[in-house]
Amino acid sequence: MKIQPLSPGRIGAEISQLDLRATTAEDAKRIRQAIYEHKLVIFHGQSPSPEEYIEFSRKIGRPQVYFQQNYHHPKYPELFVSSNVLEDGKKVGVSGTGRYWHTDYQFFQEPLPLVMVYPQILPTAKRETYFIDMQRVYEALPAELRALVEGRRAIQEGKWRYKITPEDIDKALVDIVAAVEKQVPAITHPAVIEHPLTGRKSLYVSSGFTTGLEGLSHEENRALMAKLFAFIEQDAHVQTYSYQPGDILLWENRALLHKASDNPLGEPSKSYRIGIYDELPFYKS
Ligand code: 7UC
Ligand code: FE
Repeated sequence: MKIQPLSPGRIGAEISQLDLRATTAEDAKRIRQAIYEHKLVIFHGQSPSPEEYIEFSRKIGRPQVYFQQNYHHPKYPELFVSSNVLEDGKKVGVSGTGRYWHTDYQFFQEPLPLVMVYPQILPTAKRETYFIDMQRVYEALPAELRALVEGRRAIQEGKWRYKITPEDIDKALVDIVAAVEKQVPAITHPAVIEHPLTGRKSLYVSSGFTTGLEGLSHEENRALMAKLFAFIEQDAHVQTYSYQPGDILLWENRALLHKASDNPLGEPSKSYRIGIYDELPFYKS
């Protein structure tokens, strides 16, 4: 197994000379270290079956089962399926997930430390994931913005990203929103988090899930969030990853924001995601 950082200034490292199906405990340990160091690791030319893919995730940590069943693979609940492809005439998973800046499970008390994505069907026009390194963003934050976020808690809300399901037909929006709010009430996390192992600080907010800072007025939050997200999402901070068949990506949610590309031609697209708990606290408290 070989670990090769991408060119300087780029997020991530490629891991080669390893068939994921044959990962040893020693390999798994080195992979975890590489994730904490490089934030993103990339495997090429892989073809594990769903069982083998889940088996690999168990060597890295504890695979999660997503809180909403409509995202699950019908046979393997650990697989979060993002797909627009009917199987046996039936809808499987949810299409067009995560096309906004976010980190997974940011709106839960226990966010997902690691996330792995294994595309099954790649559209031809575009199949990309975009990343922003929030440790670097924190370090580059203008003093005026840093002073506003430091020591504050950020409010995280999942409800605005809820996807309508067939069961929602004939329901009023107000009732759908109330039910979702009950399931995923707004929570808070520190706006700046410290990595439990490396101690590095990241700015832990995203335009996908963060609606404001605790203790600020609605107007103050509107102005501050607009400034913060404009700074975070500037082109110079964005790194694009374009998938090749056989790629598997595994990254750390503590340090990176991500966003899925759109599918402009509506081509078939399908991927299997596994969220993984690494059994470390998400941040130092
Ligand atoms: O459909 C989606 O964009 C899924 C999103 C609401 N949650 C992903 C996650 O793990 O936070
Ligand atoms: Fe995501």
